[in-house]
Amino acid sequence: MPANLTPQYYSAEEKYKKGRSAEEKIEGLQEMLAVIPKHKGTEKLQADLKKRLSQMRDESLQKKKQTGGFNPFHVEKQGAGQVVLAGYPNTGKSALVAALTRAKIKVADFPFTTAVPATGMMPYEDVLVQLVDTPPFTAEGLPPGLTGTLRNADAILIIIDLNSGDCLTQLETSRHLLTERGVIDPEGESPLALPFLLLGMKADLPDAAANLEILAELQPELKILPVSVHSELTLLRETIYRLLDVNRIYGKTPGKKAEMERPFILKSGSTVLDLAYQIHRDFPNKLKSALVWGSARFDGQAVARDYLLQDKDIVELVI
Ligand SMILES: Nc1nc2c(ncn2[C@@H]2O[C@H](COP(=O)(O)OP(=O)(O)OP(=O)(O)O)[C@@H](O)[C@H]2O)c(=O)[nH]1
Ligand SMILES: [Mg+2]
Repeated sequence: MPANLTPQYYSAEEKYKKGRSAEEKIEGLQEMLAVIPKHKGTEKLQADLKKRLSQMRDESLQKKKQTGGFNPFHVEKQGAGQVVLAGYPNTGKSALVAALTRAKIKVADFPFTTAVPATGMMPYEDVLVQLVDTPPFTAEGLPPGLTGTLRNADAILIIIDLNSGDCLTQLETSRHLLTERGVIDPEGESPLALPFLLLGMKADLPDAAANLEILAELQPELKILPVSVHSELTLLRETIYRLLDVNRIYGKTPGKKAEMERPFILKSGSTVLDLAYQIHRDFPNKLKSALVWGSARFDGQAVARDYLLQDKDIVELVI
């Protein structure tokens, strides 16, 4: 990581990461470039940011040109976060989305069943996480449009078939393709990269255990989670939710009970001010302080605007 990045830079980076539309992400990138300290140590990062900015502008222009055309590879975000599945043909992407959500999705024992992205909402405790099933890729490349779908996600699930003799190639090629396109960064250095998990599907089938052992020996630094759609998926739901790295915050109006049914979703590390901003763009100007139940030292404690919120806090904003 280059040295000497400033708080302004990190706050612009936050803006990029929190951006839900292409426009918001472009704004974040522009700000990152404007405030990044210009010296040798940040040259590579500056180049990466410029490249991503120009790619995002091109994509956005392309979208506008499609006169009223529907782009199936642009998936509108819903719920607590968007998690996109990616992998080789026939590895079990559609089967997993079908098992975790109520979406009616075509699953079949032949490759290239899925032609365009499809979504389903995965319940986890009191929130819904959006899962996006995608058409497969191979060493020959990605379907046109898929890179955009992946980059726009909040997190990625890389799916391999543990029962296949091809699983090492699937693992290595998937990681390589997604790294090359700037979707993930196994080195953990790029601020533009997304969090991801490696899921080894079909763990119930005969060759899966031996293949998993081989993969673990060849790639000991990688953590592959064995998964079967025929077994309990409770832990996987939680793992997917945690990957989003968000907090649930319950709003409360004075004199009333907290709204426990519909939490606000904020990136972890967010403050009272971030919550106010999410409720209404003008709110932060009016905000004086807030009362917090949960992470505060005592119930209903008055806190400052920069107070760091924690998962499941109840917050009453004082204006
Ligand atoms: N036994 C077992 N079979 C699975 C599992 N997951 C998927 N399958 C089977 O694997 C085959 C392929 O599953 P799909 O979900 O269609 O695979 P996909 O990755 O969506 O395939 P494409 O759309 O071609 O990319 C189907 O016959 C599924 O029933 C699993 O965990 N265990
Ligand atoms: Mg499929």
